[in-house]
Amino acid sequence: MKNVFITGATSGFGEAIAYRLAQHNVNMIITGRTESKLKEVAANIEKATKTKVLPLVFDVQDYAQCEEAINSIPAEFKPIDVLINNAGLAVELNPVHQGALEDWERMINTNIKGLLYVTRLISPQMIEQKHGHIINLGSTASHEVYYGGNVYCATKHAVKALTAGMRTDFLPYGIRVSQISPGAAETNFSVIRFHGDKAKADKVYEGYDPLVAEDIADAAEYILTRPPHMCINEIIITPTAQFNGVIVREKK
Ligand code: NDP
Ligand code: 8X3
Repeated sequence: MKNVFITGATSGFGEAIAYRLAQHNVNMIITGRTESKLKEVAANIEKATKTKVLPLVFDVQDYAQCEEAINSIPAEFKPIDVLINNAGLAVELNPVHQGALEDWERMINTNIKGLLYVTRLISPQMIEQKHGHIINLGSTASHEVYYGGNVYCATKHAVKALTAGMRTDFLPYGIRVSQISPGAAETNFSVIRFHGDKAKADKVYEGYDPLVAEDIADAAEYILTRPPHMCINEIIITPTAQFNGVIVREKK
């Protein structure tokens, strides 16, 4: 692990993974749309570790922005050998007949197309060097659906298919492709889902202990520190109180 690229590092899992992988003295590119937060994370990492950080501000939904940002990466941060496709979101929790087209488009454009755009731009470097590791952020929603989760769950089912598709395509080049699939984790995820309604977001995690971002950083670090002959295909992690994507133990 030398040159790491993490999408969505201004918050939640991406931020925690950035802090964790910085302990490995790598060169790191962190991305997101919130420039102030991205710069803050970069400064904190550079102050505390030997890791060099390049913050890149762009929207993964926009291929031209992805291309411009990725083409601007200086030589010292290349070739990228670790890509964490983490940027993603859920918007609302409505049954299909009440869903808003713009919410569906944001989820599809970010969680599926954004992941594909970034991978399309970075994977050729890995192919060329016949070395690399990609981790995609799936979800328990890659395996199940829940009421009102329709389109979000569909995007995460797509991530699962893309993880397997990439592993197949990149097999001849020795590139590892893994997926982390968490259940309920308390990050900004539900605040974003409910358009900033913190009280509504808090209710999702009430009465049980949800996962925290560092749990996902643990998994990413584990996956990336396995010996070269080993590829962790997927790690599914739920809170102990959650049976699967749908059933959470009766609240305390
Ligand atoms: P957060 O909301 O805390 O973080 C999401 C990150 O994604 C932010 O850094 C945000 O940056 C970035 N992001 C969102 N949209 C875009 C965009 N269009 N372009 C660039 N960056 C973007 O959520 P989590 O950390 O919880 O989520 C991370 C991933 O994990 C997502 O893919 C999510 O679906 C998945 N996941 C989350 C679970 C949970 O319960 N929390 C469980 C299972 C999976 P910015 O806004 O600055 O652009
Ligand atoms: C996020 C998991 O079930 O809270 O991917 O939507 S869930």
